[in-house]
Amino acid sequence: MQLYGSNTSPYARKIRIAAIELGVMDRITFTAFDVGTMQPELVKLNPLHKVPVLVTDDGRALFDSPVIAEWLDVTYGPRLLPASGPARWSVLTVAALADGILDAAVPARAERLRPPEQQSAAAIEKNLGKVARALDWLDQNDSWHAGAPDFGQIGVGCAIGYLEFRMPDLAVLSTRPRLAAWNAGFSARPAMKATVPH
Ligand SMILES: N[C@@H](CCC(=O)N[C@@H](CS)C(=O)NCC(=O)O)C(=O)O
Repeated sequence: MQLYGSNTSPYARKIRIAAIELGVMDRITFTAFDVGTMQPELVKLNPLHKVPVLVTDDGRALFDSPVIAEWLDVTYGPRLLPASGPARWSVLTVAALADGILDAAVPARAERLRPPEQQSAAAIEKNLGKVARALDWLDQNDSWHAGAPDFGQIGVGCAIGYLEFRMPDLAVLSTRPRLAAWNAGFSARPAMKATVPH
C-alpha cells in the first residue's frame, strides 16, 4: 500500500498512527508531499488536492482520513473502532470533534499568516472559539479516554500536537490540566513519538 501525506499534516499523522497501532506500517510505503505548492501527482489521486490518500494494493485511492482510518480498521482490526453498539458512536463522535478542532485551527492559522492589514480578526476569533470550546469539553469529560487507544483518542492527540506545533502561543494545555495529564501519557506512545510533526 502507498500512503501519501506530509510530515506536518495532522490528518495524515492520524493514519500513520493508526497503521502503527494496528501493526501494519511495514506494509505501507509513505510518501510525503509538499502540499503548500500544487502537486499534479496528488491531484490525480484526489481531485481535492489533500492528503492523506491511501492507495490499496488493488489500486483503490481512498480519502479522506476518516474513510482511510475505517478501512484500515475493518481490514486489519477491528481494534481502534468498535464494530457496533454505543461505543462505536462515542468513538466516532470524539474523532469528529478532534477533526473539527483541526478544521477550525487550520484556517485560523492561515488567516494569521496573512499580512496584518488583510487579516480578519472576526474569522480568527470565530475559529479559535471552536477550538477552545472543543478542548474545554475534552478537559471536562473523561469517558472518551477510559478505554484502550481508539480513533477518537488518536484524533485528539493529533489535534493537540498540531496546536502545539503550529500555534504554541495558545498554550492550549496550560489551562486544561486533565487534558494535559492525558496527553502526557498518550504522547509517550511509540506511534505518537514516531510521527511528531517536523
Ligand atoms: N478532511 C480531510 C482534510 C485533509 C487536509 O486538509 N489536508 C491538508 C494538509 S493538513 C492538505 O492536504 N491541504 C492541501 C490543500 O488543501 O491544497 C481529511 O480528514 O483527510
